[in-house]
Amino acid sequence: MTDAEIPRTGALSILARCDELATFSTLPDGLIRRVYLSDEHRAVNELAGRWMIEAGMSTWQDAAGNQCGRLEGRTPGLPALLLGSHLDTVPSAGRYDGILGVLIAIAAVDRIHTSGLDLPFALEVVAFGDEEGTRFGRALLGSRALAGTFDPAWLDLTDENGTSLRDAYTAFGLDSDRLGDAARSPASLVGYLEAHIEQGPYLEEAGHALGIVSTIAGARRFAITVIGHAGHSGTPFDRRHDALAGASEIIGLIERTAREAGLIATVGHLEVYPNAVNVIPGRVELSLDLRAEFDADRDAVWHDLSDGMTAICERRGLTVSTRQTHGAPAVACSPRLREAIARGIASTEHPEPLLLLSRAGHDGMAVADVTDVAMLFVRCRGGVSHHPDEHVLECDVAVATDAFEAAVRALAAPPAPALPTATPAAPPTATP
Ligand code: HGY
Ligand code: MN
Ligand code: MN
Repeated sequence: MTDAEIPRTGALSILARCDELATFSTLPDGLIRRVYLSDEHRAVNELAGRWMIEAGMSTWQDAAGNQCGRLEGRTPGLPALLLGSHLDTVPSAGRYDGILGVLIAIAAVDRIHTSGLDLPFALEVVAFGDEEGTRFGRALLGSRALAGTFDPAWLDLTDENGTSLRDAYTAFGLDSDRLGDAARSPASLVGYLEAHIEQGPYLEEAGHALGIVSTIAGARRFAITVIGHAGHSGTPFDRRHDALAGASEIIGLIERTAREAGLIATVGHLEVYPNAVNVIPGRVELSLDLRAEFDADRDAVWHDLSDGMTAICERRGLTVSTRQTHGAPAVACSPRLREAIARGIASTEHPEPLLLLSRAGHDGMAVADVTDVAMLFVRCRGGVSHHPDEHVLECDVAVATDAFEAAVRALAAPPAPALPTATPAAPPTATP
């Protein structure tokens, strides 16, 4: 097929656009890293904006740097059904996490616009600029601004170069004093639907292409610092206060405690000081990402871990300090919107979809503060994500786009007329 013959809203085109967006990266050799308020972010906003215009939308970049598009409903100014996901990435990312959801949303609006469907609400696509939190450590900055829950104290967050979030907005051409302009009112929204790769193995194990998210797990992230005494590597063991040996015990405690509680916890970042082969580490900084379906379970494990870390450090003559760097409560997806997604999936002859907990976080956790949310999951190979090997099948992207479009149509369809309540037939009159 020539390019001209590839349908703009088909899976092949969506995958080609994922490949095109993947080229906007600060990493060499085809690896992907694209962070909030960067030149790469600006470039993908412009590209996504062009695709939104092609799909019939008017476009703007909101005060938080989210790229937005809008297709009016039957009359201008109606509340909008939000569709979307995020365009930022983790370091050495895959090319579908977030990106696929933005492009499926654009394709669904394009198809609906082309069909001339009479829409009782507006459709908006939002490409969030910072779901991962890669640059400033706190996630969901773009979606928190849209939800009106952005904390101005976050403007003092700094990136690895010491640039503050405030200065990054300015460099991006935004005015951080106007962030409030990005906030949407509940009355202006009908709900939020997001398509996203599962980032887990369960759809593939079930032989399903699509699934529906029941709950998005709540997360808390921490920076943990263990302080000991740096010293000569000739020091006898009984005179050491080794921060790395203590941190290693803590990492084992984290895995054991979370596993026993049925939660998930990850130590993804570790820095050792002074980081020399013949010096006992005097300071270690590590991260903790703790998630659970229920916030109370997560918080109980954090309480146990805090006690356990203190005990390890007291025994070793170390000190430990912790600072929470990110927190987002678990979010139950809206039954109303889940039903629409289920109807969308049913229209594709896909088998009865699985209902899955999302252990990955998503922008829907922030958007849920201002409107109902629901998510469509798409199978990804081996459940691999946050890795260059992230992969989706063209046929799965095709059925996901069909289902997502059908879910929007299901919400736009007039409610089925209430069946007349059966009135008991009058008893037959006795015939003469
Ligand atoms: O961390 C997460 O779960 C998401 O990918 N940001
Ligand atoms: Mn991610
Ligand atoms: Mn994501």
